[in-house]
Amino acid sequence: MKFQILGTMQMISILYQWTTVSSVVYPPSNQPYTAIHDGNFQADYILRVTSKIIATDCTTRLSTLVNGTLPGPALRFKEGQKVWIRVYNDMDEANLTIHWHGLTQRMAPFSDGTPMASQWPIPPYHHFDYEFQLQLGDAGTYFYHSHVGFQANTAYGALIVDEADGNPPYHYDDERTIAFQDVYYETDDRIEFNIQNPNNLIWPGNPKNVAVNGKSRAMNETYARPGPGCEMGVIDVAAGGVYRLRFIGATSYSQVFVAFEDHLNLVLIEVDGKYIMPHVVDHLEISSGQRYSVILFAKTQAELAGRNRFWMQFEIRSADSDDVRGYGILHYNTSAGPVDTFTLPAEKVLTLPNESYADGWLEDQLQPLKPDPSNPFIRLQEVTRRVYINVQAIDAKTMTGGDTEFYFQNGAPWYEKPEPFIPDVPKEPYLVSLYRNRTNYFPDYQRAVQGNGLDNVTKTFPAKVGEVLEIVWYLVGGSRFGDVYPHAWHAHGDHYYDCGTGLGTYDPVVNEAKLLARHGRIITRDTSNLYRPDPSTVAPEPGKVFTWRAMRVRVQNPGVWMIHCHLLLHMLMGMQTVWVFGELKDLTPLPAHLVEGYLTYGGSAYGNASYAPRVLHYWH
Ligand SMILES: [Cu+2]
Repeated sequence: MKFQILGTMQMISILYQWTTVSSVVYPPSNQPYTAIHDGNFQADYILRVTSKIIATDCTTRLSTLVNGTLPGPALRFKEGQKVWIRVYNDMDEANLTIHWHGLTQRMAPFSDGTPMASQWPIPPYHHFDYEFQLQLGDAGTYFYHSHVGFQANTAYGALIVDEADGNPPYHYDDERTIAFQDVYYETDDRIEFNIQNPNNLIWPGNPKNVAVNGKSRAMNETYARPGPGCEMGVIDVAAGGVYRLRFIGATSYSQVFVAFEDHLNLVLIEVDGKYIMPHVVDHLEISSGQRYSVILFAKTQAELAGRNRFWMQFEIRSADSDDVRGYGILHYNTSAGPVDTFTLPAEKVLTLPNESYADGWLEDQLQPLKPDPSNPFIRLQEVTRRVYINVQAIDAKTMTGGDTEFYFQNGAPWYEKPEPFIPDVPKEPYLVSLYRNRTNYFPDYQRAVQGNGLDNVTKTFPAKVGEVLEIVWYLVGGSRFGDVYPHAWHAHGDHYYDCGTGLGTYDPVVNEAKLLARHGRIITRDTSNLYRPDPSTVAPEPGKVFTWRAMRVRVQNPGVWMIHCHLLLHMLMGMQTVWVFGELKDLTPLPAHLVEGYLTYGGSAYGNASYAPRVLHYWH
């Protein structure tokens, strides 16, 4: 693929207005109170989650769906808006939560949607009202998904936040959302069972295919009938238009590489809900949980010369070697007639790059559009505590007696489900324990500082408000085979300064010089890749540190926040950490009578067919 730099004038024309980004701390409007949400209650959105058979990739599968569709409905909000979203769990047996991926739930203590961390999951046939307030600087691309088991594979949808004044900093005529999702044919239950089977881990491996906005046509599919559930995704554009394409990595396991035929000048403008300086790319590399916006300049009528269809080619890069490739269609809404969404290209259209290893993709190249004056770049000397976290696959035979592995972070895995073979996993959500004054679940700060950040009794990583953390993730060779795989880390609770990645061990001084050479123009984001080195250049070795990834954050939002690998397969193997920001008084600011209904599974904050919930109003 050839790379052509846009003309300066074209670049300037899209950069027509600078924004002033500043975080504002919003206090609650009134004294918080509780109210019964009966028939008069009006939510901004209602999401109903079911388990039902749906066809994707010409194959039917029992899937967890939001409002019966794949993906679920797109939610749209404005900065500053106060939000109620009612979520119904209409499933017979499974629990449910919804996480608002990328949004910082400042002071919305029970709304982060993490089971056994910030809330009890919603029991079958119950509903739960999520409340939060969007803030200035939140405009961008997000998504929502279940945070229970493997449900997020299909239970997800786009969440878009618009500018309070309706003026994004880049000009475009219209926008399209392109969400990638992995297509597995096994059910959520089967995948969870296989991967958590204590006797014999059965690795599900790569997905069968990748879907574009829920639509997919497998490359090797011989099924001959076009129709719903058996077609490629289409992105409609008009000739001459300027489009913002919002890409969402809603995959369960894959990193998706994607490019458009004959449209190789894409201008990257947003990363994980934050605007950046324009950066021209010819393809994107989207890991699970990541979002990117690009500007696509559609061809003019004359340039099209009668053509109305171009391929969007995507391929996955993962440690499992099977080649998974698929297509979507960039369709020009011209007079050339309806588009064939069924016939795949006879030959590969584009040659996409190989997997990115520890030197990454766009590493050290992206700059914020406007640094945030309320949270400027964190210099090395401001860091008050550095936490190294060893991420390692551990032979779990001694724990389960079977042939299986867990992922450990500094010596412990974390699971949302209490399992008999893992001692000391939470029996109730941490935030609930704190409110219930169950002292055996209080994170012990001293224990954590002595234990490389981990309080090994409560399985949490506590931090105090005012601390400035540098978290360095080390990719360590697995205990059995010495092997390492790439991971897509996602942080709840805040956007972190992305301080880079590299081979071997982390050298803070050397890295700081590299960061300062960028004049402090470092981006914040809520995802980052812990890459592996090119396996053809290094031999596997148990316990060896292969690569690092560093991030910095000012601890300012009290709460129970997860930082976890967003690859659902790895999450299910324990690759999750729970951070408790703040001390008990910061974490439990509300009096007992306001939170009572949240403290038991199926408590009075959780409604059902015969019972209206009593709900905490924090912002409203
Ligand atoms: Cu991972």
